[in-house]
Order: sequence, then C-alpha cells, then structure tokens
Amino acid sequence: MCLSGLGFLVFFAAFLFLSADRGRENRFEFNHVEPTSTRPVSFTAPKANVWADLGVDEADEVYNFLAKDWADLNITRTPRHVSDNFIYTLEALQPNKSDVLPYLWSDQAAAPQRWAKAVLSQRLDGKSHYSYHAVGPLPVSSGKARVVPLTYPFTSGRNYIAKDLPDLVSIMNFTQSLAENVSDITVELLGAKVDREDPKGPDSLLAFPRLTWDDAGHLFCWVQLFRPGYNSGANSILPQGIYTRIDAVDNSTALDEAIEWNVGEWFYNGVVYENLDDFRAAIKEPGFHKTPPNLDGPWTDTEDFKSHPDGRELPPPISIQPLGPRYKLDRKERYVSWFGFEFYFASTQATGVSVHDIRFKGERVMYELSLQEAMAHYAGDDPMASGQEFLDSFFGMGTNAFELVPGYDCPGYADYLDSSLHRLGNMERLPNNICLFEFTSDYLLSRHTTQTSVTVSRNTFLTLRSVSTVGNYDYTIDYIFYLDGAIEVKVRASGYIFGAFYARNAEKNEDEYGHRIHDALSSSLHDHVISFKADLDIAGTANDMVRLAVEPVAKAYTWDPPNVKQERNTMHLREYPVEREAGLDWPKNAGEFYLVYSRDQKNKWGERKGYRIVSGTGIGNTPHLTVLNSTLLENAARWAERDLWVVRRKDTEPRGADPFNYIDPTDPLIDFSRIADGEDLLHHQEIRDDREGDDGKEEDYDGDLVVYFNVGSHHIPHSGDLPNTLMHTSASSVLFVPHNFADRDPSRASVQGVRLQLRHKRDGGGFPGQPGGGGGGGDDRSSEEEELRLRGRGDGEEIGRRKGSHHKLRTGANYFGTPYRDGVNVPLEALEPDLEKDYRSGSHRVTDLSFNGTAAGMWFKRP
Ligand SMILES: *[C@@H]1O[C@H](CO)[C@@H](O)[C@H](O)[C@H]1NC(C)=O
Ligand SMILES: *[C@@H]1O[C@H](CO)[C@@H](O)[C@H](O)[C@H]1NC(C)=O
Ligand SMILES: *[C@@H]1O[C@H](CO)[C@@H](O)[C@H](O)[C@H]1NC(C)=O
Ligand SMILES: *[C@@H]1O[C@H](CO)[C@@H](O)[C@H](O)[C@H]1NC(C)=O
Ligand SMILES: *[C@@H]1O[C@H](CO)[C@@H](O)[C@H](O)[C@H]1NC(C)=O
Ligand SMILES: *[C@@H]1O[C@H](CO)[C@@H](O)[C@H](O)[C@H]1NC(C)=O
Ligand SMILES: *[C@@H]1O[C@H](CO)[C@@H](O)[C@H](O)[C@H]1NC(C)=O
Ligand SMILES: [Cu+2]
Repeated sequence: MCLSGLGFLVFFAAFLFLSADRGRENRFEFNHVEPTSTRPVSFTAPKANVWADLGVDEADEVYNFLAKDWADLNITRTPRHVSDNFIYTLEALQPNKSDVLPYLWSDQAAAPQRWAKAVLSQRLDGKSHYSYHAVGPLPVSSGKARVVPLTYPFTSGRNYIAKDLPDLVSIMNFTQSLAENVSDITVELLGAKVDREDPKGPDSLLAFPRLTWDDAGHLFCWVQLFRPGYNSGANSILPQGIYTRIDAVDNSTALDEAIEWNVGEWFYNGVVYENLDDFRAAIKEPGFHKTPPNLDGPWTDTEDFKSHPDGRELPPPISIQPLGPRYKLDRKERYVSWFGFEFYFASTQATGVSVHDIRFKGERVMYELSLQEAMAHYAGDDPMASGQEFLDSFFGMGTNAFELVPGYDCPGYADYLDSSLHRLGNMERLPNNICLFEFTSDYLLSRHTTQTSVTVSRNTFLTLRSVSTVGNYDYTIDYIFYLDGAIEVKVRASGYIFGAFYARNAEKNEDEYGHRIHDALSSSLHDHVISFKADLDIAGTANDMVRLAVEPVAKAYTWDPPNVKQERNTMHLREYPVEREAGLDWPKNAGEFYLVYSRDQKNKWGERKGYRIVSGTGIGNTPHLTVLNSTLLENAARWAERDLWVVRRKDTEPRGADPFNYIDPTDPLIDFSRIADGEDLLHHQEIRDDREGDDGKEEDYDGDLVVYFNVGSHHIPHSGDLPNTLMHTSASSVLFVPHNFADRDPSRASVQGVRLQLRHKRDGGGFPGQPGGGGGGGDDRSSEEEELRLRGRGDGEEIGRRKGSHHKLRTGANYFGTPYRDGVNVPLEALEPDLEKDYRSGSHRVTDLSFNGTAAGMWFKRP
C-alpha cells in the first residue's frame, strides 16, 4: 500500500519544498528547462496545414496585387475616413473539402490551391459596401493569380452587403455633443456630465449608441448614458437610465461621410418624452419622480486585495508537468499528435481557433470542428436592453483573442502559440493567444476495487484553448480530447454582464427581465447561443445520423407465464433514422441518443462505428434561443432556433453564419434556414419514390453530413454575477463520445495508473480479483516477492498486447503507463510564471461594442 503513495509523496514534497523555502528572489536558481528541449525536435506534420492563415509575405504580396488590380478604387492601405476604399481584412480562404480529401488521403494528389479571401470596404452611392473577393491561386508570383468575387459560400447569391453606416467619429462626436447639451439634466438627475477633458473620470458620462435599422432599412440609434467604470472598465454595469433616439436624416444631397442626425424622443423612468423640451420641462415640474442613480464604487471592483481569511496566506495547489508534455506539436504546421489523436488547427479573424482532420488511432472522426458564431440576445423594459443583441463574430472572436495569462488561463507548462491578423493594411501579431496542454483531472477515468486488488486509471486529457474578449465578456473556448476518443467543445464566459438600468418603478415591468442586483441595476436576462460546426467523418465521409430512443413498452415474454401473467412494463431501444436535413432539440428525459454512424464501417462485433453527440458537462443542457422569430435577428441566426442540426456537406456551404449578418439581418449573406432546408440525407440508392416536396436538388448525395450545435446558456444573472460572471457555472459543453467506434475502450493502451495487488489468502472467497482466484485451494500467496501471472488473453492483438509478453503482477503496486519516480524538479517559473517578464502585450485592443473596431467603423480621424 505504501508504494502507492510514493508518486504523490514526491509530487507533494516538491511542491512544499518550493512553496515554503523558495521565495521570488531566488527563483532563477533552478535552471529553467525549456519545455521544447525535452521534445523530439524532428516531429513534423505528415502534410502541410492547408487551413493555415496567410504568412506575412503571402499577405504582403496579396495587398500589393490588389492595390494594382483595384487601382481604380484608390485603395488606401490604412483608412483615415469613412469615404476611403480599403481592404478591411485579408486571410486564407479555407480550401474546399473536396480538394483537401484527396490530398490528405493519397500520396499522389497535389495540395489544394491556396487562395486568399479579401474583404473590401467601398463607398458606392453614399453607402458602405463590404464585399468578399477570392484572390488566387497563390503565390501571386506564380503569375496565375486573379481576383474573383467570392460568392459560392453565401446563400444570398451575393458577395456583398450594402449598408448606410455612419462615420463612427462623427456619431460619437454627435452623441457627446448631445449629452453635453443636456448636462443640466444629467447633473440634476445623475450628478455627472460628459467631460471631454476627462472622459473616464469618476463623474463623467459616456454616451453609447446602439445602431439599428427599422423595417424600411432606415438607420436609427438609441443612445444610453453610462458611467465609464474608471477602475475596471465596468461601464456595462453602469447604465444610467436616460435614453434618447437619434435618426439618420435622409438627405441625399448631404455628403455621405457626414450623416446628419435628428434627435427624437427621450426616455426616463418609464416615460417617453416627445422631445428634449418636454423632458426638460417635466423635470422642473413638482412631483417629478427621480430614480436613484447607478453610481460606480467598490462594488464594481474585480479584486479584493485586502481580505485575509484563513488560508489566503498560502497559494493554492496547482498542476505541474516536471517531465515535459507527452503530446507532439509541430508548431509550424500547427499539428498535434497525442495518444492516437492527430489533428491540425488554425485560426480565423471572425471565428477564432478551429480544428481540422481529427483522427483517432488512424481513423477519421471529424474533418472540421469550429466555432461559427457567438450570439447574445437580450430582453428588457427599456429602449436599450429590449433591442440589444450581439453577433460577436462581427467584432471578431479571433480578432479579439488576446494574450493568455500563463499559469492562470492555462498551466504555466502549456505551449503557447501566436496568431497574426492581416487587417487594415497591417499585420498585427497577437502573442500567446492559443495554448495547448495536458491536464490530469481531479477525478479518475476508471477504477475498480475487488477483495484483493484495487485498480485506478488517471484521467488525463488534452486541451486546446483560447479566450476571446468581446467587449464586456470574456469567452474561454476549449477543444478537449480524452484518452478514449471523446472530444468536447466547452465554452465558459466571464467578465462583466451587460446590465440594464433598474428604475425601481412599480409601473415598469423590470422584474420580468432580470433581478435587481444593485442600487439601480437590473441583471438583464439574455440568451447566449454559440454555434459550432462539426463536420463528422466517422470512419469515412459516408455517415448516417440516427436517433436511438429508449422507450417504454409493454411486452409479453414466453418465459414469464405462469408467474407473470400479463405483459411486462419495460423498455426497449428503437432507432429512428434522420432522413432529411433537420433541426433537433435535446430529447426530453435524455430519452434519445443522437448518433452519427459510419454508413459501412463496423467494429468487430458487427455494430456500426459511431459517435454520440451529447449535451455535456455544464450548468444545464445547452440551449437554443428562447425568442421565437427574433425581431432583432430576423434571418441572421436561424441556427440558434434549435439545439442541433444535421445537413448535407457541400463545398458551397462551408459556414453556417457570416460576420456581416449582424448588420443585414433581413437579407443576410448566409441565411442558415437555406442551408438546413430539408434536403434528404439518404444514400442515392435508397432514395424512395415518395419524395414529396423534392425540387430536384442534387441526387448524388454521398452521405457526407455536417452537424451544427450550440453551447451557451439562458443567462439570468444574479447578485453573484457581480462583479464578474463566474466560469465554473457559466460553462457549457457538447461532447462527441465514441459509440461502438472501437471494439473495446481504447484508453486502456494509453492511460497511466496503478493496480494495487493486496496481500491475501487465496481462500478469501468473495469477488476475487486477480490472480490466484477466490475460493481456491487455500495456499498462501502473501509473499511480496512472489510474482503472479496475469491471465492469458485470447484477444491479445486487438488490445495491443503482444502474445507471450504478459505482464507479471506482483503483490504491491503494479504501475501501468509511467508513474513519477524521479526527475521531479520544478522551477518556481512553472508554478508562478514571471508575468512582468513574460507577458508580451503592452495593451489590448478591446472593443467597446460600438461599431468602432469593426469594418463598419474602421477609420480614424483625418490626420
Ligand atoms: C480616384 O482618385 C482620382 C484622383 O484623385 C479621382 O479622379 C477618382 O475619382 C478616384 N476614384 C474613386 C473611385 O474614388
Ligand atoms: C476607434 O478605434 C480606434 C482604434 O482603437 C481609436 O483610435 C479611436 O479613437 C476610436 N474612435 C472612436 C470614435 O471611439
Ligand atoms: C465635433 O463636433 C463639433 C461641434 O459640436 C465640431 O466643431 C467638431 O469639428 C467635431 N469634430 C469632429 C472630429 O467631427
Ligand atoms: C448642442 O448645442 C449647440 C449649441 O446650441 C448646438 O450647436 C449643437 O448642435 C447641439 N448639439 C446637438 C447634438 O444637439
Ligand atoms: C441636406 O444636406 C444639404 C447639404 O449638406 C443641406 O444644405 C441641407 O440643409 C440638408 N437638408 C436637410 C433636410 O437636412
Ligand atoms: C417571422 O416574423 C416575420 C416578421 O414579423 C414574419 O413575416 C414571419 O412570417 C415570421 N415567421 C414565422 C415563422 O413566424
Ligand atoms: C470551391 O468550391 C466552389 C463550389 O463548388 C467552387 O465554386 C470554387 O471554385 C472552389 N474553389 C476552388 C479553389 O476550387
Ligand atoms: Cu451572459
């Protein structure tokens, strides 16, 4: 027994030694072992990463090429004004799967052509146009490159959206001026005013406009005043309860870069005032009802540096990796190999990190696993919250994936990778914004105790992580790989909620939309629905989706009479194939398994190889949008209306959403309902004749299907969301779990653990465990030296055990995998990385959730 504790003792001793005896001063006494030095230097991906973003030289060449090709557009590389034409973003165009598969699976096929994707921002007839173009094939120097409108990925048949968008500088200037002009009112009601000299001062106000288009396409904004949150940037929980509407003046003769605004109604404490004069007059009336203000204060602080409850004088236990990682990483190709898993990863500006060509033990599992869109849809009893929603890919989940804090966001021992963004004519490097690490859970993967033995297997998994900070919220996005072949997508949110002003007015219906969580703050109900695409290729591309139901049934069994006379009430399995593209919701009582099966590959037992899709660990089931037919979203996010979708895979439908959907919800570039439009999912040979409603679409369906699914939550923030939402309870996940994929649990060959063989007498009886058996002849096998033989296995090869090389069990600790024995030498750096030295970012370009920082507001003041 004591042997079992050894690994832990060494581990623990090292930790104590370091934490107790080594202060920060002598942290460098340990020679920090560069993590890379313990790895095989020669590890390289089998193929080039065809999803990789453009290199700096590639992007430069494309910029120059476009500047020439679009010379007549007077492209400015760094836009300075709303009227400039400029290239908003440049990145790799994801290759067609139909071109990638031959390359991945045959040594003859050439790599797919490499193309770039450029978003052009162009002024035409006074309107901003954002258009997609494909540039290629690359390299430009090959002389074959051309520019073509990129239309095929969009259900709209267009490659552009046209929108009347204001110059952010002038709208901010206008709203500031407007708020200044009412400083008599704001001082009276809020004790604060807009102060251009000190815009973030404690008694300053910010005016934040929310842009919307009415049904006729007419642009208007509701402007709300906020306190700036001078300490932690907490402005989204400091709304001030004064709102005004401004309308873009429809004036075709005006210069388009100077959209004019009309000030419309004002709203305060449940009352709409026709205009400013009415509002001002009402305030002077006796009996005018003032609401309590929403003041900033220590309650918005994110830290408490002063409290010292028992225990806070010690740092907490953390995970260490003294002997290096067990995965192999080709940093250049972004390719990973870990206990049978192999995959590539990449990152895009709109959607962040994606994973490609996931294989497990040599077999295909997924072609692609990637975020598509992150939506937050609010509801409320004021003009701001009632019309508020965000589609965060517009701001950029990758664009806003900032540097991770080593030792905190990810373990100190993680591998950190940079991303680069080609935007606005520049290359911007986001350092250390993707991390990869192994982690051993606090709970085991498996265990079993018998009378004479106990066996335990550690649950070590591999995580690929990034954090996107989009305005008020920080989303931690994980792709997690488990030793048995399971794959999990997990998103956790933290940061400040976007609260609403709580007027404490009995006439208002504020409690319908949240809880009061401070003097004048409502927690503001909202739904987070975050869409992912999983292009499953279970043991090949031809797959079927089925619902395997567990159903109650009444059955008579031949063996039951005479003891049981009636039918038995019992349950059984029933399979329902999903024969058409469809949206599914998680079943009631978890009574159905959503399974994706290989069409033709079976395991040793004749069962189809499959993966189950399941709403995973987190707080509640993963959600879909509560709002039916959202007035705000219209056709921009139809994917959010169901939990899970299964559709045909097509080169023409690489994504379920486009970032510009945010500004054109009525007629978006990608309307998901036109992707999930009911095409049949049957193999062409199986297509039945009763194809009612089939409009003669492709008949040659090859069985390659794609699943879209959501994570997120119905977020009813409560007092505990102040100051920040907590990640352990905001987490939600979807798991892909092998289901008859292999012949047996594949983690046995990879897992690390120990079997303790207890001293025992053979005649112990009971459940004997192994070896010696229970109830046997009574010979004493208690000697520790005596070796005991593991029973021979008939199925030896399948589980990777060569015949004749049986492990010999002995009394005591029998380790499998490799336990810690020595070499545990952990520098302080591994526990507490020197952040003052290692954190590379000087500042973060965090978006304020106005359109500034997006294509729609991407210009700067005239020089
Ligand atoms: C480009 O610049 C030239 C010279 O200033 C001007 O004549 C032309 O109208 C501009 N074209 C566009 C599309 O702005
Ligand atoms: C827009 O963003 C840019 C870059 O972050 C910043 O310099 C500029 O001041 C912002 N403009 C407004 C009106 O907020
Ligand atoms: C802002 O508005 C003021 C008038 O309120 C005007 O004088 C100034 O030029 C404007 N600034 C910008 C950058 O538009
Ligand atoms: C603010 O008041 C000034 C002076 O009366 C006026 O020129 C300006 O247009 C006003 N600004 C707004 C946004 O109403
Ligand atoms: C339209 O714009 C022109 C030119 O800027 C201006 O003279 C005119 O007053 C504007 N008309 C309205 C209704 O705002
Ligand atoms: C959704 O709302 C729009 C606009 O109100 C309406 O035209 C449409 O019929 C609605 N669709 C459904 C399915 O309810
Ligand atoms: C990718 O597929 C689409 C749709 O079939 C096609 O239009 C496009 O040309 C293909 N791209 C390349 C680079 O072959
Ligand atoms: Cu939330």
